[in-house]
Amino acid sequence: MTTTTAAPVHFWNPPDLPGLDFDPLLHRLLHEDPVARVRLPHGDGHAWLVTRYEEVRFVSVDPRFSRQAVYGRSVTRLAPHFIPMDGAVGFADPPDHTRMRRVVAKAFTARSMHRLREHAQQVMDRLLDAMAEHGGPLDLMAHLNRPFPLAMMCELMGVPPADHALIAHWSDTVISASAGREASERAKEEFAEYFTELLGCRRLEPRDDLAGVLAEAVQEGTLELHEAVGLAVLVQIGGGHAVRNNSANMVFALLTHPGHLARLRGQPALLPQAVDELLRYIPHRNAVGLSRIALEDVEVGGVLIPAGDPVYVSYLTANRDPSVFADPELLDFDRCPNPHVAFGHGPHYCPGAALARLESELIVGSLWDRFPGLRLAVPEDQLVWQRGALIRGPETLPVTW
Ligand code: FLV
Ligand code: FLV
Repeated sequence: MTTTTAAPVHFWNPPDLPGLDFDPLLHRLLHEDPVARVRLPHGDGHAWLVTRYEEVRFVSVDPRFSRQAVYGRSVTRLAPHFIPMDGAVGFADPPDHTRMRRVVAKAFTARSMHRLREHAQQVMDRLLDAMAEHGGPLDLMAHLNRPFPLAMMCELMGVPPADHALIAHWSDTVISASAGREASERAKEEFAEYFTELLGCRRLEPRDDLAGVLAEAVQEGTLELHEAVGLAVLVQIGGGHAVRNNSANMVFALLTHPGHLARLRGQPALLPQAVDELLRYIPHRNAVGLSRIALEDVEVGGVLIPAGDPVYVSYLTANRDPSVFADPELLDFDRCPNPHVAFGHGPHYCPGAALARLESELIVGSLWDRFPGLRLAVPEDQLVWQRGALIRGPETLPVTW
Protein backbone atom coordinates (compact mmCIF):
# COMPACT_ATOMS: atom_id res chain seq x y z
CA MET A 1 0.00 0.00 0.00
CA THR A 2 1.24 3.49 -0.78
CA THR A 3 0.86 6.09 1.93
CA THR A 4 0.88 9.84 1.30
CA THR A 5 2.88 12.55 3.05
CA ALA A 6 0.94 12.85 6.31
CA ALA A 7 3.88 11.30 8.22
CA PRO A 8 5.25 13.30 11.16
CA VAL A 9 8.59 15.13 10.79
CA HIS A 10 11.26 14.00 13.28
CA PHE A 11 13.43 16.88 14.50
CA TRP A 12 16.95 15.52 14.42
CA ASN A 13 19.70 17.36 16.23
CA PRO A 14 22.10 14.43 16.71
CA PRO A 15 23.54 14.19 20.23
CA ASP A 16 27.32 14.11 20.79
CA LEU A 17 27.55 10.40 21.50
CA PRO A 18 30.54 8.84 23.31
CA GLY A 19 32.52 5.91 21.92
CA LEU A 20 30.70 3.76 19.39
CA ASP A 21 27.22 4.39 20.82
CA PHE A 22 24.58 4.23 18.09
CA ASP A 23 22.22 7.21 17.59
CA PRO A 24 18.97 6.16 19.33
CA LEU A 25 16.76 8.00 16.81
CA LEU A 26 18.44 6.20 13.89
CA HIS A 27 17.90 2.87 15.64
CA ARG A 28 14.23 3.67 16.26
CA LEU A 29 13.58 4.82 12.68
CA LEU A 30 15.15 1.65 11.24
CA HIS A 31 12.77 -0.47 13.27
CA GLU A 32 9.64 1.70 13.38
CA ASP A 33 9.61 4.24 10.54
CA PRO A 34 12.01 3.07 7.79
CA VAL A 35 10.99 5.79 5.31
CA ALA A 36 10.67 8.78 7.63
CA ARG A 37 10.64 12.56 7.34
CA VAL A 38 13.38 14.46 9.21
CA ARG A 39 14.48 18.01 9.81
CA LEU A 40 18.17 18.68 10.57
CA PRO A 41 19.73 21.75 12.27
CA HIS A 42 20.60 23.71 9.06
CA GLY A 43 18.89 24.49 5.76
CA ASP A 44 15.14 24.57 5.15
CA GLY A 45 12.15 22.26 5.20
CA HIS A 46 12.27 18.51 5.66
CA ALA A 47 13.86 15.57 3.87
CA TRP A 48 13.05 11.88 3.62
CA LEU A 49 15.33 9.48 5.44
CA VAL A 50 15.59 5.90 4.21
CA THR A 51 17.12 3.48 6.72
CA ARG A 52 16.62 -0.16 5.62
CA TYR A 53 19.34 -1.99 3.68
CA GLU A 54 17.27 -2.85 0.62
CA GLU A 55 15.79 0.63 0.22
CA VAL A 56 19.13 2.34 0.92
CA ARG A 57 20.64 0.38 -1.96
CA PHE A 58 17.63 1.16 -4.16
CA VAL A 59 17.83 4.94 -3.62
CA SER A 60 21.61 5.09 -4.02
CA VAL A 61 21.58 3.48 -7.50
CA ASP A 62 18.29 4.71 -9.02
CA PRO A 63 18.91 7.58 -11.49
CA ARG A 64 15.58 9.16 -10.51
CA PHE A 65 17.40 10.38 -7.37
CA SER A 66 19.83 13.14 -8.36
CA ARG A 67 22.87 14.62 -6.62
CA GLN A 68 23.20 17.35 -9.23
CA ALA A 69 19.76 18.70 -8.34
CA VAL A 70 20.91 19.22 -4.72
CA TYR A 71 23.44 21.86 -5.72
CA GLY A 72 22.26 25.37 -4.89
CA ARG A 73 19.24 24.15 -2.89
CA SER A 74 18.96 24.86 0.81
CA VAL A 75 18.23 21.24 1.74
CA THR A 76 17.84 20.55 5.47
CA ARG A 77 21.23 19.20 6.65
CA LEU A 78 23.66 18.69 9.53
CA ALA A 79 26.48 20.93 8.28
CA PRO A 80 26.04 24.72 8.03
CA HIS A 81 27.65 24.59 4.57
CA PHE A 82 28.01 22.08 1.72
CA ILE A 83 31.21 19.99 1.86
CA PRO A 84 31.80 19.53 -1.93
CA MET A 85 32.69 22.52 -4.10
CA ASP A 86 30.73 23.68 -7.10
CA GLY A 87 31.35 21.14 -9.88
CA ALA A 88 32.72 18.46 -7.53
CA VAL A 89 32.05 14.76 -8.14
CA GLY A 90 29.76 14.56 -5.07
CA PHE A 91 27.23 16.77 -6.89
CA ALA A 92 27.48 15.00 -10.26
CA ASP A 93 25.12 12.45 -11.85
CA PRO A 94 25.97 10.06 -14.69
CA PRO A 95 27.12 10.62 -17.43
CA ASP A 96 29.13 13.62 -16.06
CA HIS A 97 29.83 11.61 -12.95
CA THR A 98 31.09 8.64 -14.97
CA ARG A 99 33.50 10.86 -16.89
CA MET A 100 34.94 12.25 -13.64
CA ARG A 101 35.19 8.85 -11.94
CA ARG A 102 37.11 7.38 -14.87
CA VAL A 103 39.86 9.93 -14.33
CA VAL A 104 40.14 9.14 -10.61
CA ALA A 105 40.24 5.40 -11.33
CA LYS A 106 43.57 5.99 -13.10
CA ALA A 107 45.10 6.94 -9.74
CA PHE A 108 43.73 3.83 -7.96
CA THR A 109 45.07 1.13 -10.30
CA ALA A 110 46.65 -2.10 -9.04
CA ARG A 111 50.06 -0.64 -9.91
CA SER A 112 49.65 2.52 -7.88
CA MET A 113 48.16 0.52 -4.98
CA HIS A 114 51.28 -1.67 -5.04
CA ARG A 115 53.50 1.40 -4.92
CA LEU A 116 51.40 2.87 -2.10
CA ARG A 117 51.63 -0.35 -0.09
CA GLU A 118 55.42 -0.10 -0.06
CA HIS A 119 55.25 3.53 0.92
CA ALA A 120 52.66 2.74 3.61
CA GLN A 121 54.97 0.22 5.28
CA GLN A 122 57.81 2.75 5.36
CA VAL A 123 55.64 5.50 6.83
CA MET A 124 54.16 3.09 9.37
CA ASP A 125 57.59 1.84 10.49
CA ARG A 126 58.80 5.40 10.92
CA LEU A 127 55.76 6.37 12.99
CA LEU A 128 56.02 3.25 15.18
CA ASP A 129 59.75 3.95 15.75
CA ALA A 130 58.90 7.49 16.81
CA MET A 131 56.28 6.13 19.23
CA ALA A 132 58.79 3.73 20.76
CA GLU A 133 61.30 6.52 21.13
CA HIS A 134 58.74 8.83 22.75
CA GLY A 135 57.47 6.14 25.11
CA GLY A 136 54.01 5.89 26.61
CA PRO A 137 51.68 7.40 27.47
CA LEU A 138 51.03 9.29 24.25
CA ASP A 139 48.14 10.43 22.07
CA LEU A 140 47.71 7.83 19.32
CA MET A 141 45.68 10.30 17.22
CA ALA A 142 48.65 12.68 17.09
CA HIS A 143 51.26 9.94 16.63
CA LEU A 144 49.59 7.52 14.25
CA ASN A 145 45.93 7.83 13.23
CA ARG A 146 46.34 11.42 12.07
CA PRO A 147 49.74 11.44 10.32
CA PHE A 148 49.49 8.02 8.65
CA PRO A 149 46.41 8.48 6.39
CA LEU A 150 47.44 12.07 5.76
CA ALA A 151 50.86 10.95 4.52
CA MET A 152 49.20 8.32 2.33
CA MET A 153 46.79 10.78 0.71
CA CYS A 154 49.56 13.31 0.16
CA GLU A 155 51.70 10.61 -1.48
CA LEU A 156 48.80 9.58 -3.74
CA MET A 157 48.13 13.21 -4.66
CA GLY A 158 51.76 14.35 -4.87
CA VAL A 159 51.59 16.95 -2.08
CA PRO A 160 55.11 17.52 -0.67
CA PRO A 161 55.71 16.74 3.05
CA ALA A 162 56.25 20.43 3.86
CA ASP A 163 52.57 21.09 2.99
CA HIS A 164 51.00 18.22 5.00
CA ALA A 165 50.11 20.44 7.95
CA LEU A 166 48.41 22.97 5.69
CA ILE A 167 46.35 20.26 3.97
CA ALA A 168 45.34 18.81 7.36
CA HIS A 169 44.21 22.21 8.59
CA TRP A 170 42.07 22.91 5.51
CA SER A 171 40.56 19.41 5.52
CA ASP A 172 39.57 19.68 9.19
CA THR A 173 38.03 23.11 8.70
CA VAL A 174 36.00 22.14 5.60
CA ILE A 175 34.65 18.97 7.21
CA SER A 176 33.89 20.62 10.55
CA ALA A 177 30.27 21.34 11.44
CA SER A 178 31.37 23.70 14.18
CA ALA A 179 34.11 25.88 12.63
CA GLY A 180 31.37 28.10 11.21
CA ARG A 181 30.20 28.58 7.69
CA GLU A 182 32.59 31.42 6.85
CA ALA A 183 35.72 29.63 8.07
CA SER A 184 34.73 26.49 6.15
CA GLU A 185 33.99 28.38 2.93
CA ARG A 186 37.31 30.23 3.24
CA ALA A 187 39.17 26.95 3.80
CA LYS A 188 37.52 25.54 0.66
CA GLU A 189 38.74 28.55 -1.34
CA GLU A 190 42.30 28.28 0.00
CA PHE A 191 42.29 24.54 -0.63
CA ALA A 192 41.12 25.21 -4.21
CA GLU A 193 43.85 27.82 -4.79
CA TYR A 194 46.46 25.37 -3.56
CA PHE A 195 45.34 22.60 -5.91
CA THR A 196 44.96 24.99 -8.84
CA GLU A 197 48.61 25.86 -8.33
CA LEU A 198 49.70 22.23 -7.86
CA LEU A 199 47.92 21.20 -11.09
CA GLY A 200 49.64 24.11 -12.83
CA CYS A 201 53.01 22.73 -11.68
CA ARG A 202 52.13 19.29 -13.08
CA ARG A 203 51.29 20.80 -16.45
CA LEU A 204 54.84 22.13 -16.68
CA GLU A 205 56.41 19.02 -15.18
CA PRO A 206 54.20 15.90 -15.52
CA ARG A 207 54.35 13.32 -12.72
CA ASP A 208 52.77 9.96 -12.04
CA ASP A 209 50.53 11.03 -9.12
CA LEU A 210 46.86 12.02 -8.82
CA ALA A 211 47.69 15.71 -9.31
CA GLY A 212 49.47 14.67 -12.53
CA VAL A 213 46.50 12.58 -13.68
CA LEU A 214 44.09 15.45 -12.98
CA ALA A 215 46.31 18.00 -14.74
CA GLU A 216 46.51 15.75 -17.80
CA ALA A 217 42.71 15.33 -17.83
CA VAL A 218 42.30 19.12 -17.81
CA GLN A 219 44.88 19.45 -20.57
CA GLU A 220 43.05 16.86 -22.71
CA GLY A 221 39.69 18.52 -22.09
CA THR A 222 38.22 15.55 -20.18
CA LEU A 223 37.79 17.67 -17.05
CA GLU A 224 37.16 21.36 -16.45
CA LEU A 225 39.71 22.87 -14.07
CA HIS A 226 37.09 23.45 -11.34
CA GLU A 227 35.97 19.81 -11.63
CA ALA A 228 39.56 18.61 -11.22
CA VAL A 229 40.11 20.89 -8.22
CA GLY A 230 36.80 19.86 -6.61
CA LEU A 231 37.80 16.22 -7.06
CA ALA A 232 41.20 16.78 -5.46
CA VAL A 233 39.63 18.48 -2.43
CA LEU A 234 37.07 15.68 -1.87
CA VAL A 235 39.68 12.93 -2.26
CA GLN A 236 41.99 14.66 0.18
CA ILE A 237 39.24 15.16 2.79
CA GLY A 238 37.82 11.67 2.39
CA GLY A 239 41.19 9.97 2.49
CA GLY A 240 42.73 11.95 5.32
CA HIS A 241 39.99 12.94 7.71
CA ALA A 242 37.65 9.94 7.28
CA VAL A 243 40.35 7.27 7.68
CA ARG A 244 41.93 9.08 10.62
CA ASN A 245 38.71 8.97 12.60
CA ASN A 246 37.51 5.59 11.41
CA SER A 247 40.83 3.88 12.12
CA ALA A 248 40.99 5.47 15.59
CA ASN A 249 37.52 4.05 16.25
CA MET A 250 38.82 0.65 15.14
CA VAL A 251 41.69 0.83 17.65
CA PHE A 252 39.22 1.91 20.35
CA ALA A 253 36.84 -0.94 19.44
CA LEU A 254 39.64 -3.50 19.78
CA LEU A 255 40.93 -2.01 23.05
CA THR A 256 37.44 -2.31 24.50
CA HIS A 257 36.76 -5.81 23.07
CA PRO A 258 39.75 -7.73 24.51
CA GLY A 259 38.35 -11.11 23.46
CA HIS A 260 38.15 -10.00 19.83
CA LEU A 261 41.66 -8.52 20.03
CA ALA A 262 43.16 -11.69 21.51
CA ARG A 263 41.55 -13.81 18.81
CA LEU A 264 42.80 -11.52 16.04
CA ARG A 265 46.33 -11.59 17.45
CA GLY A 266 46.31 -15.38 17.54
CA GLN A 267 44.85 -15.63 14.03
CA PRO A 268 46.36 -12.90 11.80
CA ALA A 269 44.68 -14.36 8.67
CA LEU A 270 41.42 -13.06 10.16
CA LEU A 271 42.56 -9.44 9.66
CA PRO A 272 40.73 -8.55 6.41
CA GLN A 273 37.48 -10.02 7.70
CA ALA A 274 37.90 -8.26 11.05
CA VAL A 275 38.50 -4.90 9.38
CA ASP A 276 35.35 -5.32 7.25
CA GLU A 277 33.28 -6.20 10.31
CA LEU A 278 34.67 -3.13 12.11
CA LEU A 279 33.72 -1.03 9.07
CA ARG A 280 30.17 -2.39 9.32
CA TYR A 281 29.92 -1.95 13.08
CA ILE A 282 31.45 1.52 13.62
CA PRO A 283 28.99 4.42 13.33
CA HIS A 284 31.21 6.46 10.99
CA ARG A 285 29.31 9.74 11.14
CA ASN A 286 26.67 11.83 12.86
CA ALA A 287 23.28 12.00 11.12
CA VAL A 288 23.59 11.85 7.31
CA GLY A 289 25.82 13.47 4.66
CA LEU A 290 24.64 14.54 1.23
CA SER A 291 21.05 14.09 0.04
CA ARG A 292 19.60 13.35 -3.39
CA ILE A 293 16.52 14.96 -4.99
CA ALA A 294 13.67 12.87 -6.40
CA LEU A 295 13.34 13.91 -10.07
CA GLU A 296 9.87 12.30 -10.27
CA ASP A 297 7.39 10.64 -7.90
CA VAL A 298 9.01 7.41 -6.69
CA GLU A 299 7.64 4.79 -4.34
CA VAL A 300 10.18 3.65 -1.76
CA GLY A 301 9.28 0.92 0.71
CA GLY A 302 5.57 1.55 0.20
CA VAL A 303 5.87 5.33 0.68
CA LEU A 304 5.38 7.78 -2.16
CA ILE A 305 8.24 10.29 -2.32
CA PRO A 306 7.02 13.25 -4.38
CA ALA A 307 9.09 14.77 -7.19
CA GLY A 308 11.32 17.60 -5.89
CA ASP A 309 11.71 16.23 -2.36
CA PRO A 310 15.20 15.64 -0.92
CA VAL A 311 16.04 12.10 0.23
CA TYR A 312 18.81 10.88 2.53
CA VAL A 313 19.99 7.32 2.99
CA SER A 314 21.69 6.07 6.16
CA TYR A 315 24.48 3.58 5.51
CA LEU A 316 24.83 3.25 9.30
CA THR A 317 21.35 1.79 9.73
CA ALA A 318 21.62 -0.31 6.55
CA ASN A 319 24.64 -1.94 8.21
CA ARG A 320 22.46 -2.79 11.23
CA ASP A 321 19.48 -4.15 9.31
CA PRO A 322 18.56 -7.49 10.95
CA SER A 323 17.11 -8.85 7.69
CA VAL A 324 20.65 -8.83 6.25
CA PHE A 325 22.92 -9.07 9.32
CA ALA A 326 22.00 -11.59 12.02
CA ASP A 327 22.47 -10.09 15.51
CA PRO A 328 23.47 -6.75 13.95
CA GLU A 329 24.46 -5.15 17.31
CA LEU A 330 27.13 -7.81 17.77
CA LEU A 331 30.74 -7.33 16.61
CA ASP A 332 31.31 -10.70 14.95
CA PHE A 333 34.58 -11.38 13.10
CA ASP A 334 33.09 -14.60 11.68
CA ARG A 335 30.45 -12.75 9.66
CA CYS A 336 30.79 -14.12 6.14
CA PRO A 337 29.63 -12.86 3.71
CA ASN A 338 29.57 -9.31 5.03
CA PRO A 339 27.89 -7.16 2.36
CA HIS A 340 28.12 -3.93 4.40
CA VAL A 341 27.70 -0.50 2.80
CA ALA A 342 30.21 1.42 4.94
CA PHE A 343 31.76 2.78 1.71
CA GLY A 344 28.38 3.68 0.24
CA HIS A 345 26.72 2.08 -2.75
CA GLY A 346 26.08 2.85 -6.41
CA PRO A 347 27.91 5.37 -8.59
CA HIS A 348 29.24 7.37 -5.61
CA TYR A 349 30.76 4.29 -3.94
CA CYS A 350 34.03 5.33 -2.30
CA PRO A 351 36.79 5.24 -4.96
CA GLY A 352 39.40 4.84 -2.23
CA ALA A 353 37.87 1.81 -0.51
CA ALA A 354 40.83 -0.47 -1.33
CA LEU A 355 43.30 2.10 -0.02
CA ALA A 356 41.22 2.68 3.13
CA ARG A 357 41.19 -1.09 3.80
CA LEU A 358 44.94 -1.32 3.19
CA GLU A 359 45.58 1.51 5.67
CA SER A 360 43.25 0.13 8.34
CA GLU A 361 44.70 -3.37 8.04
CA LEU A 362 48.19 -1.97 8.38
CA ILE A 363 47.30 0.09 11.47
CA VAL A 364 45.44 -2.72 13.22
CA GLY A 365 47.97 -5.34 12.10
CA SER A 366 51.16 -3.46 13.06
CA LEU A 367 50.21 -1.70 16.25
CA TRP A 368 49.96 -4.76 18.51
CA ASP A 369 52.87 -6.54 16.79
CA ARG A 370 55.07 -3.68 17.89
CA PHE A 371 53.35 -2.90 21.23
CA PRO A 372 51.75 -6.13 22.47
CA GLY A 373 50.79 -4.53 25.79
CA LEU A 374 49.01 -1.57 24.18
CA ARG A 375 46.16 -0.27 26.38
CA LEU A 376 44.19 2.89 27.11
CA ALA A 377 46.15 5.26 29.37
CA VAL A 378 42.96 6.64 30.98
CA PRO A 379 39.72 4.94 32.04
CA GLU A 380 37.35 4.53 29.09
CA ASP A 381 34.81 6.97 30.53
CA GLN A 382 37.44 9.73 30.58
CA LEU A 383 38.10 9.63 26.83
CA VAL A 384 37.06 12.83 25.05
CA TRP A 385 35.01 12.45 21.88
CA GLN A 386 34.70 15.11 19.16
CA ARG A 387 31.71 17.38 19.60
CA GLY A 388 29.62 18.86 16.80
CA ALA A 389 31.42 16.64 14.27
CA LEU A 390 30.24 15.28 10.93
CA ILE A 391 32.59 12.27 11.03
CA ARG A 392 32.82 10.72 14.52
CA GLY A 393 36.03 9.97 16.38
CA PRO A 394 37.98 10.56 19.57
CA GLU A 395 39.45 14.01 20.21
CA THR A 396 42.57 12.30 21.55
CA LEU A 397 43.36 8.63 22.14
CA PRO A 398 45.74 8.35 25.12
CA VAL A 399 47.48 4.95 25.14
CA THR A 400 50.41 3.33 26.85
CA TRP A 401 52.06 -0.13 26.73
O1 FLV B 1 32.20 11.14 0.16
C1 FLV B 1 31.18 11.27 0.84
C2 FLV B 1 31.18 10.92 2.21
C3 FLV B 1 32.34 10.45 2.83
C4 FLV B 1 32.33 10.11 4.15
O2 FLV B 1 33.46 9.65 4.74
C5 FLV B 1 31.18 10.24 4.88
C6 FLV B 1 30.04 10.69 4.26
O3 FLV B 1 28.91 10.79 4.94
C7 FLV B 1 30.03 11.05 2.93
C8 FLV B 1 28.86 11.55 2.30
O4 FLV B 1 27.81 11.66 2.93
C9 FLV B 1 28.88 11.89 0.98
C10 FLV B 1 30.01 11.76 0.25
O5 FLV B 1 30.02 12.08 -1.03
O1 FLV C 1 30.55 14.29 6.12
C1 FLV C 1 30.15 14.72 5.05
C2 FLV C 1 30.89 14.55 3.86
C3 FLV C 1 32.12 13.92 3.89
C4 FLV C 1 32.87 13.79 2.74
O2 FLV C 1 34.07 13.20 2.78
C5 FLV C 1 32.38 14.26 1.55
C6 FLV C 1 31.15 14.89 1.53
O3 FLV C 1 30.66 15.35 0.36
C7 FLV C 1 30.40 15.04 2.67
C8 FLV C 1 29.13 15.69 2.65
O4 FLV C 1 28.68 16.13 1.60
C9 FLV C 1 28.41 15.85 3.82
C10 FLV C 1 28.90 15.39 5.00
O5 FLV C 1 28.22 15.56 6.13
